[in-house]
Amino acid sequence: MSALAQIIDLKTADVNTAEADTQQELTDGFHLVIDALKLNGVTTIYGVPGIPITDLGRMAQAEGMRVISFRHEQNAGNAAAIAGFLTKKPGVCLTVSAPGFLNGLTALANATTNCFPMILISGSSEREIVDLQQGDYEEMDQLAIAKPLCKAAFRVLHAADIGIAVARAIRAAVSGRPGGVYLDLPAKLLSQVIAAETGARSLVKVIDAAPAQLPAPSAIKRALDLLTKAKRPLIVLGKGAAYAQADDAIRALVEQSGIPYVPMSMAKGLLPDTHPLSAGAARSTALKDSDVVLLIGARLNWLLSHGKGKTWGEPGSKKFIQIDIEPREMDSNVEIVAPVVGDIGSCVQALLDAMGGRWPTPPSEWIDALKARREANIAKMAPRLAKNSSPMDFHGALGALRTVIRERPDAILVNEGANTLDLARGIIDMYQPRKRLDVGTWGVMGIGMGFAVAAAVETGKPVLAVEGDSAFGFSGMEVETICRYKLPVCIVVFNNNGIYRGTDVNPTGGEDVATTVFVADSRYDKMIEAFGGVGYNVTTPDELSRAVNEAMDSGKPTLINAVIDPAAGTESGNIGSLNPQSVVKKKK
Ligand code: ADP
Ligand code: TZD
Ligand code: MG
Repeated sequence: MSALAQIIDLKTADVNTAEADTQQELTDGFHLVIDALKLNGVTTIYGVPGIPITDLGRMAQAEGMRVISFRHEQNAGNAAAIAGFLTKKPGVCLTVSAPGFLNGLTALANATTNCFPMILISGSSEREIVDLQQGDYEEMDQLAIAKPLCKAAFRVLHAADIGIAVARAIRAAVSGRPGGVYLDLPAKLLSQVIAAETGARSLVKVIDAAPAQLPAPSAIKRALDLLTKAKRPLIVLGKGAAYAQADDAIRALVEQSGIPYVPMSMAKGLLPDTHPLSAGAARSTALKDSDVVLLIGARLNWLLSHGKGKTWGEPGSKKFIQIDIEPREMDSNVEIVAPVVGDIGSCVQALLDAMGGRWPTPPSEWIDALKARREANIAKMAPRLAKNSSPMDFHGALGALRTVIRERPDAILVNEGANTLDLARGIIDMYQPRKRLDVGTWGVMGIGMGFAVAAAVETGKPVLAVEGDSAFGFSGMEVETICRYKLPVCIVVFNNNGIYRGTDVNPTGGEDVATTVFVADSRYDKMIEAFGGVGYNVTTPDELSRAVNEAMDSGKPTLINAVIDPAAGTESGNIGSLNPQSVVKKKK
């Protein structure tokens, strides 16, 4: 063959290989992440775009996923977390590297603390540069930082591993005690190209992501022996019970056993707060005087005074039965005499099956005592809720909102603040499961707008967000997000000019205002008007009630600035006892 012929031959060979390449279908990391999520039924992503995940969001939208872009990752993360609580599927939050990741991490840690399933997916910088600490764009060893703050953390280096990584992330988030999972996707992974067929074969559809966990029959017997012999039995329903979506079984347990129950904040509405066996309005008496307490998806943490102290009456007066999926939760604070480990649906059903409807009636003195206490408390509260004064106090304003929720029981109530939270929790009755979303186990401020967005997106139901003026400020910029997506969210800002109260003064008499005080008489309603939403400024419960009803009828994004007496609140709301105060007076 001549030299020329050889050259021509080589060129033809090149062309042939190129043709073969174009004939072989290719995929890349971007597509595989989207395919893996879609294959596993993830339909919505909450996030903030930027390097290296801008295209991931864009392509997810192009592939038919709902991609909700926020103004700050913490709010996107909170949205994903509460989506997980509402749906029992992990909510997905997508962020950029280092700072975006850290913003999302607060929400991931909060989700884990609250046992909400969530996956934080963050883009990250190049491993080689990060590991040698050579100062890459947004350099950070994100995997190491995430690890102690969530249930599981994974990094993917090869496109062919994306399917397995997503499957593991989903399983880790929802199985056993639900929680947060971190998935680290280096920029290079996203643009890594592999054969489409290899990619498709690498995807995993997770079968039975949260398998039922059946309790041992001996554990059920031990629990029932205790419960059926109790003189003053009580059931405490926690947000784990709401999450479990075992609503019918839980109702059957309460109604067949005739045992009164107290709901924790986010378990309100699992049975209507007006149910004859609800001891919510007699909570203190119920906790103190009960002799056997069945905890269902509620931890004996600070929210239940660790199961001891004055809240629970005389030492030794109480025996606890606990249903929880996490075995290590047992004996965490006090002795659990009858641990029942398993998923709530299976455990409650096992209790019902073992009794076969033959429950002894709890002693009537106990039922009557709680009923009397409940009626007395409700009667005492009634006139305060009906007061139509200006400026409003918390009770008057919440009395109006209580009626709104009674008339619109399928609306979702989001609630944060201090007085605004504690008083709303007690005053606003809930009627349906998973309709009350709030600050949860950490008592964290800033969940408001993220929760409101996800509640509207995931359920399509109207949302009423009742926000302290300080609490609202943590996520307030998301009113633009609410307007952009035209969500049926009505925000009521309880504006008392500050944190707890708007009346503190600077002890030095100097020009700066006190540390807990905000600009007086602010008009939060004007914020939403900037983005095309509807604003109201109201000063009486009647005006508040009219504005909320109008907003909820319209379905339009609305913000109501509710003017509350700046002197009406108390420091730290209901948890002032946890607030250390200095007793040392410094000599001047
Ligand atoms: P609350 O704040 O309402 O008291 P917690 O968050 O303290 O509730 O407790 C929720 C508990 O529910 C956690 O201990 C968690 O392990 C448990 N849990 C969550 N989901 C399930 C489930 N499906 N089955 C059993 N336990 C569950
Ligand atoms: N930061 C975070 C993330 N969480 C917190 N819980 C706090 C700070 C401390 N904090 C509370 O616990 S309540 C609260 C803060 C700042 C705000 C209370 O003021 P508000 O409510 O206006 O929201 P009220 O109605 O005025 O009491
Ligand atoms: Mg306030």
